[in-house]
Amino acid sequence: MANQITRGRFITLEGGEGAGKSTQAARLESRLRARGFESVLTREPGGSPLAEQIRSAILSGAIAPLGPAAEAVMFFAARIDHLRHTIRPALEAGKWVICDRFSDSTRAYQGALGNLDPRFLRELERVTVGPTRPDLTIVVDVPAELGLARARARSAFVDRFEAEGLAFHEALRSAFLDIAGEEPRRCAVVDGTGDADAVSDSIWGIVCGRLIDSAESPPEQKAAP
Ligand code: Z5A
Repeated sequence: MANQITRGRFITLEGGEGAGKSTQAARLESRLRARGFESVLTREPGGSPLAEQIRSAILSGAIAPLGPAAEAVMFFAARIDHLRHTIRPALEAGKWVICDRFSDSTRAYQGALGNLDPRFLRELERVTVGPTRPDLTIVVDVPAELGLARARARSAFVDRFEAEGLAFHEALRSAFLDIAGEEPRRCAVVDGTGDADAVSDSIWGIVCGRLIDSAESPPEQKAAP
């Protein structure tokens, strides 16, 4: 009998600006590979050719005058393409998907801070994401001031969201912590203030505890002929 391909695992990293999500997503992917898990590192908005085009439009600020509902719709449009062309094919092939931001960012940025009706976002999430929800979401938590300082030290370019003030970023931090508090089985909060090695070790401990140690072995990557 042909081997069944075990679905891969879907891990998202969330948090405010400069929390260290991209750094940690890359480190997590390397650690998974070193353990023998085939994995795909991706990001939102973006992660597929059409979604990357939508990313450019959103981050340029061109959509902002239409308001948070229009921005949310654009993020979900990008997500549809990302799920179709990158995330679902990888998961179905047994690969682990590490995604730098996903739907929780829409809930926090457009939902909590844009004052959108949560029912509107839930419905968009239901019809676009459907059952492809993350198995684990790591919320990398740092004080807003530290995150903004890191983001600004990295680059002089300020995108549409980085241009918002400190109060916005503090509220954003609370929105992510609220999401994690509401869904503790899916989410884990990691203190992102330590050095990158320490944060990476904390994340790895959570991934091992919740997803790897419970798995018997790395998933089959290919079905036998
Ligand atoms: N957005 C939205 O509104 N709705 C949505 O649905 C989605 C997104 C999906 C995407 O921007 C924007 O879109 C984002 C939310 C919004 N808002 N903004 N801006 P992006 O993809 O260009 O960037 P980002 O996701 O916001 O990333 P970031 O916050 O700018 O950075 P980060 O990924 O959290 O951190 P990093 O790049 O890993 O690190 C930042 C710097 O700090 C860098 O120089 C690192 O070397 C340094 N760093 C990292 N970790 C450490 C530690 N532990 N110690 C010291 N220094 C560190």
